[in-house]
Amino acid sequence: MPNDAPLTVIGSFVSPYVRKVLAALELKNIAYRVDPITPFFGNDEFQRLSPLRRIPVLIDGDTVVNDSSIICAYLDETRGGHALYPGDAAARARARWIEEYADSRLGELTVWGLFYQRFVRRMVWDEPADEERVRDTIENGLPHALDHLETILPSEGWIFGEIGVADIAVATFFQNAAYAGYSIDPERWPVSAAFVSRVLGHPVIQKLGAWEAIQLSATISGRRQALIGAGAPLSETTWAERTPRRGVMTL
Ligand SMILES: N[C@@H](CCC(=O)N[C@@H](CS)C(=O)NCC(=O)O)C(=O)O
Repeated sequence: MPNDAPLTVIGSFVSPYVRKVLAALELKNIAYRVDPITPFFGNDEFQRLSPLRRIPVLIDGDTVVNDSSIICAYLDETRGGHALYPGDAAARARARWIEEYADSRLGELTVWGLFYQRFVRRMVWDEPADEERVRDTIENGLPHALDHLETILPSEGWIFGEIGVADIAVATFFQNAAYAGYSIDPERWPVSAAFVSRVLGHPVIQKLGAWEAIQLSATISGRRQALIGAGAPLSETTWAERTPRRGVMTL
């Protein structure tokens, strides 16, 4: 039975996967609270909830759900309101594939190839970016992906009628690319550039962007206080500890 209490999401506001889940919760008008942790700072209890030490994690009463795609599907299956996936089975399969392509390939490129290099390595590990990897991502990986996206994204509106997870899954990664200083060249990929700014301009993403800006202007240790001060919906519990640990997976 769905629980009426606010759901808890463990994960930083600037994670593209967390952004996808929070946008889904916003679209469905479901109350939630966030523990905005960077996954490397997760404590032992976080590791019990998230064996891959990854964010987001959703807690719904006694139910713990891992992985942004599984969380979004769970929300559609347990809650009414705005549909996150199309109703038709063939369209739903296509939406899930677009989401998977985004989570795996765009994640590899924009999170690990750009954002992790230029942001996380410095902030969490006090080490420099692998600039060779950044260059290869910008010169080879992203152009290849954008050539593909240019053929599947709509020049107006959303991929399947209403805005849904497929749209958000694609666009969310380009917000992190932007944080790392990359933006899509609108002359080379006009459809993708316009689509991404349409999705990122949606009121739901704009609302989350305000919390992201506050988080980005705070230190890791001052993050909770800064977000609480700004009225962000934070959980009372945190699953963070002070010392970071390396992740379980390399990608
Ligand atoms: N497939 C997962 C990927 C989640 C993911 O990779 N999250 C990143 C944060 S943006 C993370 O937790 N990284 C830590 C690590 O991999 O060690 C999902 O969709 O939730």
